[in-house]
Amino acid sequence: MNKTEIAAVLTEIGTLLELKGENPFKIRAYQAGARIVETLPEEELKQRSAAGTLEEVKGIGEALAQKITELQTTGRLEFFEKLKASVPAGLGEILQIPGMGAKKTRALQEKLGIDTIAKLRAACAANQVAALDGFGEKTQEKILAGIRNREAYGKRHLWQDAWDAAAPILAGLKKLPGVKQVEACGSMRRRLETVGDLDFLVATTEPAPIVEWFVTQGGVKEVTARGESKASVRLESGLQADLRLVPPEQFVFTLHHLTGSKDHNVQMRQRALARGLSMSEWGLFPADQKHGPSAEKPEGGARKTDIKTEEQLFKKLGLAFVPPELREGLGEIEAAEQDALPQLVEAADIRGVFHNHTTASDGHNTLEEMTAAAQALGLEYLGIADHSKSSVQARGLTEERLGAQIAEIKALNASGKFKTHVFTGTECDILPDGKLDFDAGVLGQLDYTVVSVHSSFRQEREVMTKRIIRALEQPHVTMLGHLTGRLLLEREGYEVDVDKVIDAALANGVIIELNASPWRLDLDWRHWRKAAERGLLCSINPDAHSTAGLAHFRTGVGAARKGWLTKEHILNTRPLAQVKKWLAAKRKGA
Ligand code: DGT
Ligand code: CA
Ligand code: CA
Ligand code: ZN
Repeated sequence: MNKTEIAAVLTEIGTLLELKGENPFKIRAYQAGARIVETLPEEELKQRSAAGTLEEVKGIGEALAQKITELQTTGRLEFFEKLKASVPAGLGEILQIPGMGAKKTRALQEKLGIDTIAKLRAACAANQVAALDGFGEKTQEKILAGIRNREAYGKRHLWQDAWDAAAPILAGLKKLPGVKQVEACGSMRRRLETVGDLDFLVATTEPAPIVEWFVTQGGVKEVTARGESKASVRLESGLQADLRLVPPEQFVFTLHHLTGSKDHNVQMRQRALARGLSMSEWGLFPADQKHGPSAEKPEGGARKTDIKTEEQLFKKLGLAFVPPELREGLGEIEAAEQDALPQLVEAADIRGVFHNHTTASDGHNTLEEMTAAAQALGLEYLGIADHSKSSVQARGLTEERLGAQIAEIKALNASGKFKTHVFTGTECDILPDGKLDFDAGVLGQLDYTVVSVHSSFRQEREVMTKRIIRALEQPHVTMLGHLTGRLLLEREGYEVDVDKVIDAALANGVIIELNASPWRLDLDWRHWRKAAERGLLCSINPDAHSTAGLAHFRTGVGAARKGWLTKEHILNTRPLAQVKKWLAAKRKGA
């Protein structure tokens, strides 16, 4: 196990002990242990664990050292397995409802015997929860809303999770004999931020063994449908996956159909009809001809075999190729007709990434580890932006600690240890009144400043809008972080007038980030086309809290493509020298 995984186990042990009402000192020892493990360089952890010298690290006692070593060497921990088995799984689910902590969860179990979500819902409905000490009407309402959200959101999945589930299935299908072509279609291919189900499409003349592989592969929990040329399964993660199998000459038509979106498909069909053609998943035929699964082989007209690629399919209808990300029925067909589609940004265009955290605040990896990872990704520059002092829970930096970090980064750059240049920065809190957490003198020492809202989420729309605009008007502000604060499938963004904030960003020459974290993708792609047309500059920021998180810029590129963005719209597609110049000019104007 690596240190991030070990730290996660220690944190979970702390939570489980809390749920059991154990001694607070013991609980704190595990929480602190997790933190210490994270701040140790990976190599040191390995060496100390092998040499038995973990106890020399401040804050790690004998019991903790033994557990870390067991996790490090075997990847398992018996103590943890037993502990997990002794706590009802429903308590863990209750704990995930926003506003529920271990204390409240335990109180519900002790006083009302609640250990599942279903029991909790019933108790709320019977007004029993509101009557408990420390709960009340408001808390009960919030819990009920949390349960409702959970049910609504439970039906969809983050794009990233869907992709992680789809990638091995795609690879497995590709390797099977008789598979001529394969693609994951639907919202996954369109890179929608959340995905309802997976839609795999295979071109083959021999579907039976492929269906057999699909329904018996590892990770399948349940086979929900099975036919000669289609199958559906539910995966362990809860995701539903559909498989369609078609003869090779039909592939391109079904590919286009299954990619969607519905709105795009409807518009394409209308366009085909206006040209005397009928378009469907089966092919493109003269409109007066019968076709489909029950029809005889269609004759004449646009024969299926004339068209083998989506480029050719679009061309047949007088259109330029529309990238899947744009197929939302939002004007892409009109633009394709005029050959006016944008040259969309690609992952390979990204030269560096801003807004990343280290162990100095709430990140899981050290500055050097983050820099090494950025270099391994081929990035020319890495922008660090740890939290500021008011974000206490995220261990935000004081002015003094920030000063030390600036010195550390400058020394690292000067050492020439890495090819990747590191920019000094901060993710500075926008305080409830719109003032910034650091004054101009402090911000003036940094290469760049991201400003974000991390508190008082429930302000009135007008108050929140004014608050953010006030922040954007301060000198030294380079970019606005996660504009709405939404967490996909978890919580809505705060009430804010996005258009007014965009106006203010434009007026003040401030960048708005496209936060590329798979949980955020904020600002949403639906705003970007118009904003970019007005001249707003974007930065695709992974908001990485670990080395693995850096690669999330690719997920952000997907969202940027959905927002019709080209590389010209995005700061971090520019080479290092140009970015340095841009940031310097911005500082000078401050
Ligand atoms: P999802 O799964 O909810 O995230 O969204 P999609 O877009 O993947 O939708 P899904 O899985 O229901 O169907 C895949 C594609 O098949 C969809 O994007 C377009 C096409 N499709 C499905 N049903 C219809 C329909 O009733 N009419 C048309 N025109 N196309 C459809
Ligand atoms: Ca789907
Ligand atoms: Ca589907
Ligand atoms: Zn943030």
